Amino acid sequence: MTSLQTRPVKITHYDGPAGGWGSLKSVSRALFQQGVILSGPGVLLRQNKPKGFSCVSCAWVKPSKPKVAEFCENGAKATFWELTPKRTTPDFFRDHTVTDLKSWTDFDLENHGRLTHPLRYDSATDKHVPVAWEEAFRAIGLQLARIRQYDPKTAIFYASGRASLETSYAYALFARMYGNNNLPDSSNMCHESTSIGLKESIGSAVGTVKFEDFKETDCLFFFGQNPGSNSPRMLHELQEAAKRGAPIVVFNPLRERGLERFTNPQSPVEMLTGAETRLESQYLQVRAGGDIAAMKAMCKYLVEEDDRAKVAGGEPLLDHAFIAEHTDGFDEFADAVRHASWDELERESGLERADLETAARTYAACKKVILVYGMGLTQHKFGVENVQMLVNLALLRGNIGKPGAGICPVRGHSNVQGQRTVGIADDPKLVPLDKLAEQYGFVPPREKGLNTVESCEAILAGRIHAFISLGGNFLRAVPDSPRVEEAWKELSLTVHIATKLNRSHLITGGDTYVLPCLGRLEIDRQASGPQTVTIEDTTTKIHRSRGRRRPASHHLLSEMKIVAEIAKATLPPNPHLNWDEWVADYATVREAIEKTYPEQFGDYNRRKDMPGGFLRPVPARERKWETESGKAHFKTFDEINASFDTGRDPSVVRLITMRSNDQFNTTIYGYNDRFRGVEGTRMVIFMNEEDIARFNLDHDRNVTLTAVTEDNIERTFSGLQIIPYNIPRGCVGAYYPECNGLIPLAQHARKSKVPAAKSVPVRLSQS
Ligand SMILES: Nc1nc2c(c(=O)[nH]1)N[C@H]1C(S)=C(S)[C@@H](COP(=O)(O)OP(=O)(O)OC[C@H]3O[C@@H](n4cnc5c(=O)[nH]c(N)nc54)[C@H](O)[C@@H]3O)O[C@H]1N2
Ligand SMILES: Nc1nc2c(c(=O)[nH]1)N[C@H]1C(S)=C(S)[C@@H](COP(=O)(O)OP(=O)(O)OC[C@H]3O[C@@H](n4cnc5c(=O)[nH]c(N)nc54)[C@H](O)[C@@H]3O)O[C@H]1N2
Ligand SMILES: [Mo]
Repeated sequence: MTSLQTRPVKITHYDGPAGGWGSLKSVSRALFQQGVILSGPGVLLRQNKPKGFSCVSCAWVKPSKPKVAEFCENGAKATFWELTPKRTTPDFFRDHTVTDLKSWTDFDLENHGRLTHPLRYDSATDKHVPVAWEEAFRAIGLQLARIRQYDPKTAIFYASGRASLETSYAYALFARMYGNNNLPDSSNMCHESTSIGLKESIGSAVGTVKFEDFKETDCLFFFGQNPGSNSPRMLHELQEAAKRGAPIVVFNPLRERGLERFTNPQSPVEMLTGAETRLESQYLQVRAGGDIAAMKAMCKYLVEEDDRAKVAGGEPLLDHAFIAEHTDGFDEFADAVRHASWDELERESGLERADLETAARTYAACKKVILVYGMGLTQHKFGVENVQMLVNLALLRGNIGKPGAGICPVRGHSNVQGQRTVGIADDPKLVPLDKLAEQYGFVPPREKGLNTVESCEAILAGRIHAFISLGGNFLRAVPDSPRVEEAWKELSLTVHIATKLNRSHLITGGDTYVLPCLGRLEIDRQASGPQTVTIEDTTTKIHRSRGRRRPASHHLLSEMKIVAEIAKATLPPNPHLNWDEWVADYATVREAIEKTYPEQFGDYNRRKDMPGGFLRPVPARERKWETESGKAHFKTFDEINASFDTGRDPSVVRLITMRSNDQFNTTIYGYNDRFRGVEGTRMVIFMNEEDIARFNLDHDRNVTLTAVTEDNIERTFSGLQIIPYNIPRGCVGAYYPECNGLIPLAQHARKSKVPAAKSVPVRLSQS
């Protein structure tokens, strides 16, 4: 492919703030690259507005009183990426075999533009060829029905977190009517550690903060979340907090610019004067996998200082009234932290006692603290325990369920949290199956389905026949990707509902279909007129979104229509469910959702139109703990190192797979990572200078990584250019999804099965 060879590579040091002119430059580059120079800017003004559309990028809050420009650098890139006039048409596929396209990069595949026609793989010519919609639905339905007769558990229904609540509900129902709970989703690779950890600890599976809490908090702690790249609109809240004097304490192995300094690109004064706001007040470069130790150290300090205060008659550090009324397990937890050794806590966290004590003092000095976290906590062997240690820290000072305080997992895809709310779950216990049975007159499957890691295992074991994908790029996103790809070829049916071509569409088994759908920005016209959809953000706010753009091709169908047509072609007719009625008017799907989930979606069709939408109730937010004992739990456990390292072998380092500022997951917008000073390449490895010396590495030669595993399967990745970087010794960083072949499927969070992508044990070599 062209673009790879011609890009100049430059490694520099970026000294600018997050936001600022760098951000404007990056937006305008995307505007030109995607050829939306005329339409782009106007569209952005409708982004995240009550009457406009919800951004397709991250799940950060869409406020009820939005700013004039309620978008960010990366939201703008996501919008342009979808609006692009570039098209991947049948002509394109006539010119390229699928084998040829497999050598293309992720960037080049998607950058070719929006898919325009439904496609079927033709093995005789090794090409994707156009197919009529009716023909595609008929053939897919026939195959699915056949497989269902044989064994309905051999089909998988994957969902990436972008599809609307309406489509997701219909899709999950289709899977259950088909006869399984095989509903893996992107959150299985992401915040599943949150869903399991928070549910166990506080009885609610989602975060407890509301947007308003950011306005009145007096302190923020960040654990492994990078707002500068992944939720940049949040920087405005951070800036306001910093200006109010609220300390911001960061735990992150890398110094991420978006947590250090910010210039608001929407403020003319700041832009012209170059004024920057310093964000962090203390930055702790914790070792990858060292957060349990770091948080435990803070808890130890708080408990012991509180003990001392009790003896000396001083001010208590803990919220004893809250602990007594609302929690259990405190005594055991307090004992465990009292007995923890500072040596071990320092060694495992990679941090010094004095710095940890400073962080603990800041925490204790503030009445209302928000604890924010992301993939730096969830994607570890003890990802669930990471989340639960964070809850322990919050509980010590009653920082849940009061204004200005709370737990804030920052969810990934714009509707990933909402998909779980409406039934996309491999665990049937999370779904009101009895309600579904009554509403639709069928017997829902009760057996647990496959999550993402289990789906890969089942595919590798040859147990799966069909894979349906509602968005996403499964084969690039999963761990052990080359191995899963090989096994994938044995599937007899794969169906991809997608907007852009990606690698998953090119790995063909028996029958392969690529079905192009409308994006969220586009007018979705059905029998009753243009449709509105709804999505749920990271704070459980549900709001409407309506596309206003002309569809990229008149052949596109909506996700809802595609799911309904496949369901109709597969399942026998059901007198309780009229798929056509649902497609004709999505308000009828919302009525059905409200019937299944009356507590969550009361008066749904009206409330979705309220400015900023409506909040779904979260019991923990009201200090109602839906756990067995009715209390929030302090969790005590011995695990302290969330990494998979093999003993203390000094030649093994922990690989953090990371996102650049120029990508949305497997969608690569470009080859720059501005904040980290990288231009023109993604084939780099960030390393501590001392490690480069320790391993005798030559800066001018590329590095090969070899995974350290127990299964004797060799996993290597070569061609990485060394970048000396401020990163703790023993940790290295490189980009996802390029490195995914290095992560064995077996290296996942013990309790949630989230792949342990933030601490992959590897060895380094140079040939
Ligand atoms: N522009 C853009 N926006 C996105 C995405 C995107 O790819 N691009 N992806 C979306 C999705 S699906 C998701 S889930 C979110 C992801 O957003 P984040 O949760 O921010 O995920 P990452 O960037 O993978 O990693 C977050 C941070 O964790 C740090 N880290 C790594 N290991 C550790 C550790 O052991 N401890 C600590 N404390 N920190 C660690 C990394 O240095 C990094 O700064 O963003 C969403 N938004
Ligand atoms: N090593 C490593 N692996 C990781 C991670 C990591 O940090 N490190 N992060 C994990 C995380 S947090 C996540 S969420 C997963 C992401 O996994 P996925 O959600 O499966 O992947 P995406 O890259 O978000 O999917 C991109 C594709 O979605 C399709 N698409 C885009 N918009 C639409 C739309 O509106 N409708 C439809 N139907 N399709 C659309 C396009 O075809 C595009 O190519 O990856 C995980 N994998
Ligand atoms: Mo994610």
